[in-house]
Amino acid sequence: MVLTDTADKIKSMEIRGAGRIARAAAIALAEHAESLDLTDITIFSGEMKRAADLMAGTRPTAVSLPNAVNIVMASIAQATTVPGAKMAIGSKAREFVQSSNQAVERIGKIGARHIRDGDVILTHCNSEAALACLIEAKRSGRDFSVFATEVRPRNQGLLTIRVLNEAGIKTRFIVDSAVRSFINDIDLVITGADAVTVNGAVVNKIGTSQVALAAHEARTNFVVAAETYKFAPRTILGELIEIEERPAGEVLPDDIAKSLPYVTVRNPVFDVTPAEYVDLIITETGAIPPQMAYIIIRDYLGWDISEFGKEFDIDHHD
Ligand code: RI2
Repeated sequence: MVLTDTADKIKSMEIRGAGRIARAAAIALAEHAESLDLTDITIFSGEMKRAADLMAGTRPTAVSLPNAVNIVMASIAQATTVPGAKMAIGSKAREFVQSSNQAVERIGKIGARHIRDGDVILTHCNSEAALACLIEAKRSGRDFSVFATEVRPRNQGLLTIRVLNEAGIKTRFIVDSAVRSFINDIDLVITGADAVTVNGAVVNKIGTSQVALAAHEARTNFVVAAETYKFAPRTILGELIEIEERPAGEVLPDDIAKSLPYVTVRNPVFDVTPAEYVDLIITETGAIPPQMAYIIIRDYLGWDISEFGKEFDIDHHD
């Protein structure tokens, strides 16, 4: 079954990356809707709500996931028939995937303009959006090189160096803890994001905030490549982004852990980089300072401070 299959693949990180999981969830919901042999719109909507909750609950941190699920699910709110709902959800999911791919491409074009000949760029983890900037810069003839981190414990850096190698970009592969040793050789840091909060803080792969701290100390520009659907609307309501903590076995093999009864492992897989360490967020609508996060949430995701009123039952008087 597509729905549970996709959910399992997202949980196990066979499908990973904030943009990829969002697109996979959108498609899985559309295929699930198509597969339902139901005629009653209320029962159909209830089943789709269950499916949406399942998809949104697979991983807690990347906001692209619930944003994609909400965008797709909003398409059936007004549907009065099952065929109508199936059509609406299918076209919304395809539209989301297409606009997501276009967003990454556009970010690449904007981000590439920040890369100059001779630059040394550092990237952390494996971000399609960040890589799009590097690949586009290479495609447009820019001569630069990259430092890529290993990204313990899941080693997403291996994915990154393969992509960079394929693009013919000269790359040095380093362990995560070597970042500060090389930071003075770096002209620009580019990472992706799993979520951007209303105050411009960036939630990304564990280690990103240490990279940002080192960059800040060295006065090295730190740029984040993030599509608008990675901005977190509910942070307006004071909701915090949950940081996923994955199994201990990803860090320390179970047999070793068993032999060390006084040792426990902590494995948070994301961290928060405060806005003051972020110079620019490159979105598909343009490069913005992190302090403009609210504008993105309001103008591109359709969320306003007035959502407060709805959620907390406060009357707004003009
Ligand atoms: P794109 C990834 O999370 C990384 O934290 C990466 O920076 C971020 O998603 C954004 O990726 P994980 O799924 O959407 O590896 O830019 O835990 O590809």
